[in-house]
Amino acid sequence: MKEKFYITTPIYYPSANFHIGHCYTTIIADSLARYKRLKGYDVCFQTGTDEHGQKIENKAKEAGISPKEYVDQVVENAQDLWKALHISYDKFLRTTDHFHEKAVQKIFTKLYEQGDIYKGEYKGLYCTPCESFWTESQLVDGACPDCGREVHEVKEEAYFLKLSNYADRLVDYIESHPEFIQPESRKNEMINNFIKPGLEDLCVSRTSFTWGIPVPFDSKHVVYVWLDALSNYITSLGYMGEDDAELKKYWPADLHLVGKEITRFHTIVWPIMLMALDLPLPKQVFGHGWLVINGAKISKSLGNYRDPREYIKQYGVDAIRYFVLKEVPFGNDGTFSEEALVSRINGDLANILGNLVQRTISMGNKYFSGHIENKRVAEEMDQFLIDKINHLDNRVSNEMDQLHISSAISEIFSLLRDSNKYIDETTPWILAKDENLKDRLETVLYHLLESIRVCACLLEPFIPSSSLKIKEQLNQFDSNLKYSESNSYQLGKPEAIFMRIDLKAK
Ligand code: ME8
Repeated sequence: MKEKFYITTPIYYPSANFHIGHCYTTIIADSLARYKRLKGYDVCFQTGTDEHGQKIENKAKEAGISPKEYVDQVVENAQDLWKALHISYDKFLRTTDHFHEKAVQKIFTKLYEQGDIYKGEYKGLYCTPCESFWTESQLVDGACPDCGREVHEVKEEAYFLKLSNYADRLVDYIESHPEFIQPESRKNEMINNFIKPGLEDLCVSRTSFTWGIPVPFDSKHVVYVWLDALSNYITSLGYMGEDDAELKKYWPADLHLVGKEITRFHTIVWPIMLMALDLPLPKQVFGHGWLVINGAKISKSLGNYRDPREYIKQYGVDAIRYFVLKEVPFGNDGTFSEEALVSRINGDLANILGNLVQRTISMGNKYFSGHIENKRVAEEMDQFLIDKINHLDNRVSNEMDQLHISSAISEIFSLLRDSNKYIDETTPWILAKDENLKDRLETVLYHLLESIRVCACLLEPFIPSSSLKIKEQLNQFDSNLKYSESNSYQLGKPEAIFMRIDLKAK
């Protein structure tokens, strides 16, 4: 049986203004999901939209429509953007899906009946854009520590989740499972800044607005949007639904990929909910850094906003995917700029990858009408390339297992570079001048094609449509990740995969 891999992104607040930063989590998750599929895993890749809460209710009011009409409009925007980015999700959950709402109500009732949720009174400070409660001491300069915006005081009858009951168990779990919270720095932050100082019980219902899932036994309350949202990771698999076969198969999640600002919810509130529900905890929560422009988080109000589809139109989807995956050291913040994007396109994609493919296919067509076999007229220098092809799969795998996506890509590009060097060293254009060296020439081209073929397979998770274009030109579609002695190539026409871009000319 295939090993399973369940990977999730956060569910997004539906928005008409998704920016390139929003694409970051999803592109990374997509490349990991694709990679695991390539390696033979049974992958479930889930994303979706987080559609309840005061923020959405306010936006709908501004637009003069009902919240449901509002989310129906903007959810298409998310789905359209993911399609443009070639995101290969298996499941898309909307928190307004009926089965999800029913399951959340059952979760809330179960936690209430077993005493993990109780009724009390809430007095505190609330940040509406982040849908987060804060204590006075957590504020930074009197404002929300996450987004810096104004918080307002709320006082209302509310239900609470007894986080405090589980604090010791949570610390034990985190400390005995070093891989649970990654990167390491976020783990220390969670333990030292949030859990050790003492966990306050979390307010998990609201009465000041109505756009949410009603508490089933007390309908003037709606379920706090984070409890609703976090449940998505299990309701989508059928938890508290009619058929939980997928839950049995895929849970616990192998990886929740989240932005650093929501690591707290995923490593404190979510595990405690799961402990209370008597479900196993996810194997890993990875809190990644932000994509910033000129040092600032991207947003429409800062004026550094552009619709990601404009970049895709201008540079191509794979260039955007490649940039995000290669340029930003995973875990840290990284800067997005068009200059850096163009330099990646020109330096890596056009000069190294595009050039190698085009040169090789053109020579194959020119010298052998595209038909190439292994004539086995080998020379010593060939072995270096063949070994490198054979080791690539393991090297990439070592990096991907640690989520070092940028390094995994570097491994592939190292082989591509060496293949370009191999052309310079074997000088096929000189071999072509001598009829007696024809078999040697064909062997050289064969080795290059094998290198390109294996690289194209391993590049699929990162730049899927370019990988497919290369496979089409090679006319080879299997995913054998080792050098083969006996392929037979009938090449297609050479077609440029990436063009160099002159930013000044734009
Ligand atoms: O947080 N760089 O949704 P969201 C990198 N609904 N990542 C960024 C980013 C940037 N500039 N801007 C946003 C929510 N993101 C909740 C999640 S899950 C149960 C509920 C990332 O739409 C952000 O870090 O505000 C998060 O991982 C994702 O986009 C969705 O953010």
